[in-house]
Amino acid sequence: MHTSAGTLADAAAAVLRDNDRGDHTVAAPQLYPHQWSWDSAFVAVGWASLSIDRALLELRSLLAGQWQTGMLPQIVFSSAPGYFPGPDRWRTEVAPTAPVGVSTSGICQPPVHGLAVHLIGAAAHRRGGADAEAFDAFLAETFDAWLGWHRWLANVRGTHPTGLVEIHHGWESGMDNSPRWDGPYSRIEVGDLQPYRRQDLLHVADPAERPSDADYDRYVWLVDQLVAVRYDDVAARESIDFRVGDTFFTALHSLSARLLARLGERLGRTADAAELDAMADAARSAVQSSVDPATGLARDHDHRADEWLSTSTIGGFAPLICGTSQDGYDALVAELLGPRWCGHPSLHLPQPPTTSPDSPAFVAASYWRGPVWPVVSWLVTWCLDHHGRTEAAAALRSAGLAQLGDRTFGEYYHPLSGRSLGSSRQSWTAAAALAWTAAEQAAEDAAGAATAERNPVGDRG
Ligand code: 9WN
Repeated sequence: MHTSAGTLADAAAAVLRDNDRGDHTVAAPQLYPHQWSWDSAFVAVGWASLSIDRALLELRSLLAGQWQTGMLPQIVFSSAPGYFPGPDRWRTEVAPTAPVGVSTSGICQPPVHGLAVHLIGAAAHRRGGADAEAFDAFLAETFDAWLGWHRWLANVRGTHPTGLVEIHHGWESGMDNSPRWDGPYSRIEVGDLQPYRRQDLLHVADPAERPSDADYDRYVWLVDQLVAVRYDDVAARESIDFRVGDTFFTALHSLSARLLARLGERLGRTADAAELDAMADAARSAVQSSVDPATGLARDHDHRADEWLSTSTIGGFAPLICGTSQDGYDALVAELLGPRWCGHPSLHLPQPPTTSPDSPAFVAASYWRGPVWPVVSWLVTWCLDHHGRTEAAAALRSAGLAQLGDRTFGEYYHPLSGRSLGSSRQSWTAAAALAWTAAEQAAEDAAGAATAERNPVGDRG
């Protein structure tokens, strides 16, 4: 088939191939010349449309950076120069639990990997043959690593009474300068900082698209605080200036643990599957308990200040990821599609902005403070489908594909004008395009099959 969706898929495949460095895919060609944790999970889903082997290799490379604690690091560094903070600032060699022979950062990112493994497995088994065998071997080989990652999240990062998984840096949320973190960051007093030079501003059209210098001082300060305790998990929890229960992260932990539980059952790992289900249940309860009765949106919790954080951001839709009651879910879908979010009259396309345009914290062109991130939109559409809201998913998917029609594969987009922002040829945006076009094709095939069943003589007129 050669529809415009097919052509977009070809262009997206070319982005992944250009960004392929053999055993890993750089998150973006210039701005991010290394392998990022949650990017690589989304990217592996994109690769699965093209090659199951390449998708599995992506995840294997990420796992090579896993810490002895179970933590999957935010970045697995290559030798490419040009990114700050690089290995010399992270200094993870001071940590007794860091991996040997692989250079990584010392924090983590949201656990979307279980979702990626699930989706790659489904694609591999649809194809059958050598692909299905390769996936099954991969699953048997890596299951303990994924289990270890979720155990670390539950047992080391999930001990606060709210039950939310705590993060120790805004970078761990993946939504670095989201207004979600304005309160906790405002309470940090930066001490003496060794000088540093930002590299990110060299690669964007306008510095206003990126976090500010004051933000970066805080980011680097937290890195230095972690180095000072040699990345010891318990010491970090006690001393770090940023300790926040992240509801969106927690919802992803729940979803991924749930999907891994089903894969574990296939391996005959019944007790481990039950443990993963228990983690998924506990995380989902924590997300449900974080919901603000006044708005219906989930909230993060500042553990240091002991207060709930209720800025209106995409993070509030966390229950759409891990599931909640039927009524709660329907209400949240209505809110997402309604006039404060995707249906806001000023939006270029009905896509979820990262902050509601009605919020005083909304900044249209600034990174996680307002722009639309196609990879997040894809995640939302997948979750809506997974939880049976296929019409809402299809509507957002078709607007998402329209967004990507400019073929820049922007890192994020201006929600009011539709202009591409940040890096272009961003790997996870290409992966979202591939996953969406595959879903669109599957929906068309299903509709075609239903028509054929109603009209078996083939008269489609
Ligand atoms: C810090 C790679 C990463 C994404 C994050 C996004 C951005 C890094 C940065 O790029 O963060 O991790 O240097 O700004 O915020 O979600 O994983 O694409």
